[in-house]
This record gives sequence, C-alpha cells and structure tokens, in this order.
Amino acid sequence: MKRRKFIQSAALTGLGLTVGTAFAACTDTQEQEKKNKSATSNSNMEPSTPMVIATWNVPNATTKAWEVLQEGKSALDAVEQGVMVEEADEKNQSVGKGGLPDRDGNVTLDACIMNKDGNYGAVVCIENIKHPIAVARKVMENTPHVLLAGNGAKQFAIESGFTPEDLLTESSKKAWEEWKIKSEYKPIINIENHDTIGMLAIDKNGDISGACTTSGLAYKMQGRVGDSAIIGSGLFVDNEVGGATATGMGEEVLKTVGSFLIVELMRQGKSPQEACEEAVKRVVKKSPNYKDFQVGYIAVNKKGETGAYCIHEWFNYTVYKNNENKNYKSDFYNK
Ligand code: SD4
Repeated sequence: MKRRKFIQSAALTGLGLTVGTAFAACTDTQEQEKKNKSATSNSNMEPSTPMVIATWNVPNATTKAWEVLQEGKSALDAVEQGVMVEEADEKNQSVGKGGLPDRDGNVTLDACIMNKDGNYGAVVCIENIKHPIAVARKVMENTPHVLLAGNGAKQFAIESGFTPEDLLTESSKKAWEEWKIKSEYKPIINIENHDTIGMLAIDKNGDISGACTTSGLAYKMQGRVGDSAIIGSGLFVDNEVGGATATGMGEEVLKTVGSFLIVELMRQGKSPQEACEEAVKRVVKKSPNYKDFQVGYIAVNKKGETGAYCIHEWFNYTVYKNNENKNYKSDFYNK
C-alpha cells in the first residue's frame, strides 16, 4: 500500500477507534449521567485534592488509583496501579493484554510515566509484556535512560522479573483475521467500552504524577509508535503547574506536542479547560482533515481544577475526588 493511502486510511481507523468506542462508553454511562445531572465538563472544575482523572469511562482504574492515594501513597504509585487495571483487562482492546494487533498480528504496546520531579520513563513497541507501565517505571527508576524500544524494552522487562506471555486474545485475533480478509482501512465501529488510558493524580502532599498506556491504532504498520509514550505529546507533568494527557490520533498529537502545550498554557495562567481547548484548536488549525479523526485531552492544575476538550462528541473522562467517582462527557469542537 502506498504511504499516502495508508496514512489517510489510518486516520479513518483512528476515527473508528476513538469516536466509536467513546460512543459505547457514553451509552454505558447513561444511567450514571442521569443520576448526576450536573455532571458536565464545566461543572467539574471545582478544585479538590487528592484527586484522580483519567481518559474514558474507567471507574475501576480510577477506584484503584484513589484507594492507593487513600493509603497515603504517592501519585506515582496511584497512576501506575490505576492504569494497570486497564492493562490487565482483556476486554479492553486498546490497552495491554487483549489489545488489537498491528497488521501483521503483533500486539505492540506503548506506555510512559512521569513523576513529581519531572522524571520520565517509557517503553515503545514492546511485545509480550502485559504491564508496560510498570516496565516504564523501571526504566525511569533503574536505568540511566528514559525510553526503551522493541526487543530491548522486552529484554529489560524480562531481566527485571516480568514474565513474557502471549497478549493476543482469541477475540482480538478474530477481529484481526476478519480485518485481514479485505485489509481495508475503513472506519471501524468498535464495541469495546473504553480506550487508551491516560491518568493524572494529585496525592495528599499535593504532588502530581501521570501515566499513559496503549496498544495504539489497530492494524497499524509494524513498528508504528504513537503519541502515548512520547514525553510532551501523550503525557506531560510539571509539578509546579499541572499535568495533561491525550487520547486519539497519535500522529496529530505528536505533531502539535499537545500535552506539553497544555501545561505551558496553564503556566501562563490559562485554566485547564482553556488550555485543553487551545490545544485542540491547534490540532484543528494545523490539520485540514480534522473531521476524519478524534483527539481528546484532559488536564489538571496544581489546585486540582480539571479540564477536558476534544474534536468530536463522545469523548469522556472519569474523575475520582471528594470520595466520588464520576464519568463526565467532554465538551467538543466540531459542533
Ligand atoms: C495512539 N493515541 O497510539 C493512541 C491511540 C488512542 O484512542 O489514544 N486511541 O495514537
């Protein structure tokens, strides 16, 4: 397939991954939203700490992170253990075990983590390791490097005590085999109920950390790496200011270094909501075909105020604060 054709098609695949799954997520949460009529993006900006915020409808992940914070542990522990819930969930076909493979049938994962001191660790294109976020933390803490890729990342994981396993589940294999029949990059309306997880937390000391983990775009080219594990794009944290994380079409987030942009805008005085909106508008301005893909951001500042914004409707996010775990629909650009 010619490169131009693939890239156009990949954009559409991304649309299916993000817009489609988000729709399912919101359907799942309709009941919850009815109970909480005030749960809109704007009503969720009251500052509060400690707190957890994550992309999509991931109540189990935010609950885990909240529990870790309640034990008095760090935001770093909270985000690591929180996103591990999704990595282990085989039904989530965008993260960890059960993630949809690349076009050759390989499940390759990207993950990164960032702590209050501005340290960062990441793995990209790692195979056979269910918890790439835990490997990313070990890269940060136990190596002189910040990012390990492919076989090197896997070798480091095994040396660090992780057990390799097959990550391609029967249902993801079946989906890939069905895709292979035509090998066409058309929009895919997914049925999974959540997506790539980016998570930010503030602990009892007021310190911020973040994590992001994904299997990336389904049926991507072998070796493709998205934004999720790249510092400043899929995730950025500055403990003096706040943090931001992304979901959606990684190529577009990478080109605009979205999470770093959001944190810098907050540093200049913008609210998390204003900063997320400006970062989405930057993507829209730079990409004439923005109607073909989704990008969504969430952010938090030092006070615990939150923001979220995306291109298309149906992106949502989960916040655990004040002992309440709630899913919110994000405001969006393309109205
Ligand atoms: C990527 N940003 O690899 C990820 C995919 C994603 O919602 O977030 N999908 O491009």
